[in-house]
Amino acid sequence: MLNKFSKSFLWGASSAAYQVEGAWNEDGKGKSVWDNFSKIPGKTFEGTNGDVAVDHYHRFKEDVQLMAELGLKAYRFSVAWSRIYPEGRGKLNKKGLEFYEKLVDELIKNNIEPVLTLYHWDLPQALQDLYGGFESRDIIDDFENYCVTLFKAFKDKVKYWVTFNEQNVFTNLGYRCAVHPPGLKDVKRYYEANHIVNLANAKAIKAFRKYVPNGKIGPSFGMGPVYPLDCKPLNVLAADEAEEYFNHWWLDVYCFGKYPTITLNRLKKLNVAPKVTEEDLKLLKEGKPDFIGLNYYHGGTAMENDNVISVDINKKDPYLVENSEKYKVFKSVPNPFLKKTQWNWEIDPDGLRIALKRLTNRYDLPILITENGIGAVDVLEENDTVNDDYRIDYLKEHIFACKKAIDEGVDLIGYLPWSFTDLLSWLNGYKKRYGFIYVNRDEYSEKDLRRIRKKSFYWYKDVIKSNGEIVEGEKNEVY
Ligand code: BGP
Repeated sequence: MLNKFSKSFLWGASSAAYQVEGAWNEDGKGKSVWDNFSKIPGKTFEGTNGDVAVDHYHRFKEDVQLMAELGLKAYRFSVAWSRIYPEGRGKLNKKGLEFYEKLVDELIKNNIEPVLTLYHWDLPQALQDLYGGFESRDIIDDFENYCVTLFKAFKDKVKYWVTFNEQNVFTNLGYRCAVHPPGLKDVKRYYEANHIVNLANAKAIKAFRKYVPNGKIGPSFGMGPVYPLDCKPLNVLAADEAEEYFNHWWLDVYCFGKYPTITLNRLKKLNVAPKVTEEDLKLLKEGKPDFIGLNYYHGGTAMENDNVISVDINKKDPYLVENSEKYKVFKSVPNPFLKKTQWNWEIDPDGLRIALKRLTNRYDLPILITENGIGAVDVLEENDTVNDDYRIDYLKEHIFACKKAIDEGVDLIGYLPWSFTDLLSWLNGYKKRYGFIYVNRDEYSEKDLRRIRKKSFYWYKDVIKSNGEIVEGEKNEVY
């Protein structure tokens, strides 16, 4: 018999401000970088944006009622910085703060633990314009000031806080791949900006200790464990390199206050390493988290890169050069053992167990799963039904992986799958859905934004009611 989920286990669901709220210019909100970026032709799927999203700003009470009906113990949402400080700094917008006060109160009234994310990618545009956003160290104090405002407002109501959502993803997509704001493709600037986010993260955590001494805080990291293609030593080496590069590069900074030696050394040789001062290192060490927020979708598989000739300093990126694998220190390859989603993401519940165990062995901190789920084209059928059995299968396998990891000694405190309702996918509009609740809208029309419980809603309700007991693996499964 496997160990059970603890009585206080946080069964929940997640969302993010830009993807659900809408009301993009209401009640004094300033513009975020996504308000602008999504309106540049060709940047998003069918030109979708979050102007209305799923209108959670106006329908939050109805949404919280649905959460209560589902039996959620926790709900993860993010605050839009530009609602609180329309210019990112300076004058506070009381109405913006009031919205989150009402939301938090509504959650508490319904016995749902609020899990508040401070930054889920919607930087105030004013700060991007003023000093280039995360490319300036000025943002460290502005972010701290914004966080402290929220710490003071919610210190007695919110226990769990997330600093940055998937720093690895938004810096990579924004500064190196140009598919998220600010739309840059510049490796040196990418590493610099990423370092500045690290400092902002640490400074916010340091302030948290003062204002919310009884709370818990950590970043949400998008982790994919890396496998070697096979046991050829050079493929194992490639997987080690990739693990360090994709995961430890951030997690070591969060949890140990230092960059991993080998990768840092390589970047130094290429003259693209971030500038790290003694003072920076001191701050990083003071900003360690209480838990690791884990966003898990899939891992990766690596093999040696037989194309490597020598790293071209002018390309300046040993890990990713557009349209070319030539300069990489490893090559990412498909995993022949895994099935894929409609968006070609590998489905790998064992990878979740591996991630949980690797995190525990290396960092020994509690873990809160802050995202996990399957994006699919859900079909609204007759009588308002959505038969998303594939989502039930996906979640079931991942929850069972959690159960096994807990049994092995992982301190897992909650599971907050992505997402509560359907919502705007950054680059896939409303086509790629994740929710337990179908929202009746698409890329072309807001329709009536009606909320419709999917089959997975009823299933997850039973999972929560039984505290995970109804989730079982295959008979005879070895673990
Ligand atoms: C994570 C983000 C979420 C969400 C999710 C699904 O990286 O933190 O905000 O978007 O991925 O992504 P997608 O909608 O691209 O499938």
